Parts: sequence; structure tokens; C-alpha cells
Amino acid sequence: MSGEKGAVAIIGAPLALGQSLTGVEQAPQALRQAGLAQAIAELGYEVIDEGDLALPSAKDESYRPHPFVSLQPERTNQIPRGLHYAYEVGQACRLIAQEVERRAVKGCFPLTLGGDHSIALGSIPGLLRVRPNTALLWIDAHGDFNTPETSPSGNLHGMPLAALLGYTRPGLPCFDWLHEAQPKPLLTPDRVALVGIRSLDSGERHLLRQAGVHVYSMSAIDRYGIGPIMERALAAINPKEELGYHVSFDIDAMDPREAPGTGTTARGGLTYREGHTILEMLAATGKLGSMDLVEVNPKLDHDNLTVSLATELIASALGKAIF
Ligand SMILES: [Mn+2]
Repeated sequence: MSGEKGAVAIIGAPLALGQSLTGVEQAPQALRQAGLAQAIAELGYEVIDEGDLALPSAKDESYRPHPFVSLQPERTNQIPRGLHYAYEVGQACRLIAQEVERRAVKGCFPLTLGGDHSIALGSIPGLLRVRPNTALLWIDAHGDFNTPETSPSGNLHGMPLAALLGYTRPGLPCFDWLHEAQPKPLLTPDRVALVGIRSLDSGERHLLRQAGVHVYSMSAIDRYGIGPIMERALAAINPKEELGYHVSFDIDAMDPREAPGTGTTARGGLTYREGHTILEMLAATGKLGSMDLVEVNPKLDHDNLTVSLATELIASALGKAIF
């Protein structure tokens, strides 16, 4: 039975330095303990799991963020801002990109387990090097569309989508390797849909509009239903159906009642069935080739609810159906 559908490579990316809480680095291990590999094998896949990548993890109390001064005209009051753990997150993402690339070359389904959402700054560039014809579904409560200049916190997990689309300037740590590896971003806004958002910072809202990414907020989902919204999203980013899909699923897209174990909860999120429907519809296209599952924080979880949910969502993405 095993392997008839190809191989899923589980890539543990225990990175917590893109945000400010500890615990999110424990997610890959918690998902394994919840039976992830077995759930995937039961769907007919070979499972490859070489454990977690060795990523920078130390949170040094004496640490100072990498300082820089904004160049934006509206911020010419020259408030120095900082990027937290920029060197470490950049180094981690470079390693994640290498591993995802290595797996994608072999034809695997790379399943990258965060860690916080800054890991997408590695998984997606790594994937695009092998499969440039990929459209991206970003399922999230937040836009993750800040730049170092607009970010209120300096936390890198709020910036990956903007960075992937080229909205960071070269020369800053964390993003420098990406600019060298991909002088022109491989991803373009017309190929990106954000689904489930309900919490945007003012700077990123402005930039998101300017960028022209397809945005499907919780309001749209409430109004039209998740099925029609997903149909719209898929048609928008892949009108000729010639592209594959990558889904970057932030567990905070789910309502906190379903997924309490995450660092930046936002009320009014996806229901249990809406979350599954998104992934079932993606699986049904037959074109989903890779996935990130991020921001599960076992330390903040209640009764393993979030960890179990994440495991089930991954199974739906890999084709598990009710009937
Ligand atoms: Mn996110």
C-alpha cells in the first residue's frame, strides 16, 4: 500500500525567532507524537522524515535587534527600528530552502512544519527554484505583509509574504540571501491569494492594496461561504489551471476556539469545517505539491486541541476525504 501516491517529506523547521514567544519550536515534535507520519502513510504515501533541521534557537537575554533607520519619507523623523534575530532567521531560512529544494527535486511533497511563519521565507523560495510554476495560497488571520519599515514589532514572522514578493530592500540581514538568490522575485502578486485574514496593520494594509495580491478576508467568507470563495481564489491565481499550488497554512487562521495553541490569536476565524474545506478543495485539484503548517505552539495549547487539528488539516491537504 505504502508509496502508491508518491512520497511526503516531513521537514521539521523548529524556528521560534521570528516572533517573541517560546514553544512554537516544539510543534514538529508534537505533531510527530500525535501520529502525523502514520496518518499520512494511511493515505497511501511513503513518508520520509529525517527529523528536525538544526536551526538557530538561542534566545540570548542580552540580544539587541539589528538596528536600521527607515528610509520611508513619512518616517523621516528617523526613528531607529530593529529587526529581531534577522541574522538567525535568515540563516535558518537558507537551510530550510536548501532542504525543501532537495526534496522537491526528488519529486516529493515537501511538508514543512514550523516553527513560526518566517520559515516560509525558506520553504517557498526553495520550492520555487524547482517548481517556478506555482501559485500560492496563504491561509492566515494576518497579512504577513509588513516590511522592516512598516512593522510595528520588528518580528520577522509578520513579513514573509511581503519579502517573497520583493518588498524588502537589499542589504538588510535576513533578506540579503534571498536578494542574492533571486534578484527578481519568482513569485508575483497575481499568483498569490490570502484567505482568512481579519487583522492587518495599517502600513501592511496599504502595501497589500498597492501590491495587488488577491485578498479574501473573513468578511468575504462570512458573506459568500468558503466554497465559493475558494473557487474564486483558485480561479484568480491560476486562471489557465497550468500552475501547481503551494499552501502556507498558519494555524491562527482558525478560530481560537478550534486552535487556542498559537501565539497571535484573533477572534472570528475559520470554523473547523471551513479549515478542512479549504484543504479538501486544494487536494481535489490534484495540483497541490507542497505545504507549510506553521505557528502551532504546544506550550499554549489546551488538551492538545491545536496539535490534533493541525494533524487532521494536513491529512485533508493530502487527500483525506469524509466519504
Ligand atoms: Mn502567518
